[in-house]
Amino acid sequence: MDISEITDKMVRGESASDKEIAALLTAEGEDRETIFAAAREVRDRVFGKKTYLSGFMYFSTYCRNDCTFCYFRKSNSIDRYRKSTEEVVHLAQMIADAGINIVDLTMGEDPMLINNNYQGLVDIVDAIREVNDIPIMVSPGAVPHETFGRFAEAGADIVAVYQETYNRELYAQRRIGQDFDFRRNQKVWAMDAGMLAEDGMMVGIGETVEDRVDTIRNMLALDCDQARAMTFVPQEGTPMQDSGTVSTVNELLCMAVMRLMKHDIMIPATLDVEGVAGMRSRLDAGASLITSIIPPNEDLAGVAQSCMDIEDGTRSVTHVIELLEDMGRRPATTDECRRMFDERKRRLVQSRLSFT
Ligand code: SAM
Ligand code: MD0
Ligand code: SF4
Repeated sequence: MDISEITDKMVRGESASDKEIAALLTAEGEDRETIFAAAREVRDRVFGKKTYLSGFMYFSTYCRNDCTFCYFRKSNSIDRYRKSTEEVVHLAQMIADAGINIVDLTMGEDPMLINNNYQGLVDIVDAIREVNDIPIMVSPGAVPHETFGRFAEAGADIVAVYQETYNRELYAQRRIGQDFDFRRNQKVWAMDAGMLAEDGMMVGIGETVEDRVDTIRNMLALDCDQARAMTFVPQEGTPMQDSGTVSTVNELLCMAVMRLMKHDIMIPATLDVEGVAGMRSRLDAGASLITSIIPPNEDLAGVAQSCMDIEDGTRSVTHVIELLEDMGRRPATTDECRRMFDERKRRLVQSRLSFT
């Protein structure tokens, strides 16, 4: 199959068949560069040189779940922490002051916050919103339907809940005991409440190429404004610690394919898989924002790389901006990011109104 024929038509906005997408996802050698170049062309047409920056704050690492891939699963005996509301608000302000455009408030499914009906998180969003207009992402895991209205009212802009895979059997093996449809619906409920949503896939958790095609199609069919791919990083003390993983080029190809399939979607270049060393290749695969920027010396953890590049400050915003500018790209301002979010939210509300 001729790869450039497929990418050329996708750059023009035409669709591709499952077989063609599978061919892109398994491309080798020079063909890969053709795919990444096409993804960059589309990304630059939509976003120009602007790159959005997202600060990551894993504010509670307690979790009731036992996802087999996750370091923070409840059965893993590790040190955990839970930041107080005051600390979280203070750290969010620090992130905003550093010129980061988005703050991602992430938690494990922490029984303490759940028993309090997520009021702790609502209060945090409220408190940040009182002093700052910075776009806020919440990543609370799977939450009850009624919670979304409260997040939206407090001022959250986007909800991240990753399905990991749309292969139901594989999902059941990885996200043990968690309802597939309830998790899928999180994205729909977030958008119904007027917030944006992010879906995500993991690469290297035992899926086939056909599963990847199907997962990408399902994620894009939900019409979220943001979607990601992350390579599985094996975690000590978990059932998958020795399962091995795949090369990160598979993640890059998934990102590029998503970019070609939906030109204006936000796709993160995460620093959480290969640290800062992996930033350039992800931007070169068509990413439009950098996520998992973490302030040093605040005892904050990452997820897939719980400590890589954090304490020495290489995952900090200053370092990230230097690397970005080296690539001829520029960080977005927080005002630009706010306008982009508001515009996307307006579009979302309009498209949902026209369905009713
Ligand atoms: N607890 C919430 C949840 O599960 O939705 C939010 C945080 S969770 C730690 C965020 C995401 O990190 C997961 O959905 C998964 O995609 C990713 N992740 C977790 N462990 C990982 C690993 N070992 N390798 C790569 N990604 C991982
Ligand atoms: C990241 N470590 O962006 C974060 C996390 C949760 N919304 C995101 C997986 O890679
Ligand atoms: Fe908990 Fe999220 Fe980790 Fe699953 S991925 S164990 S829900 S923190």
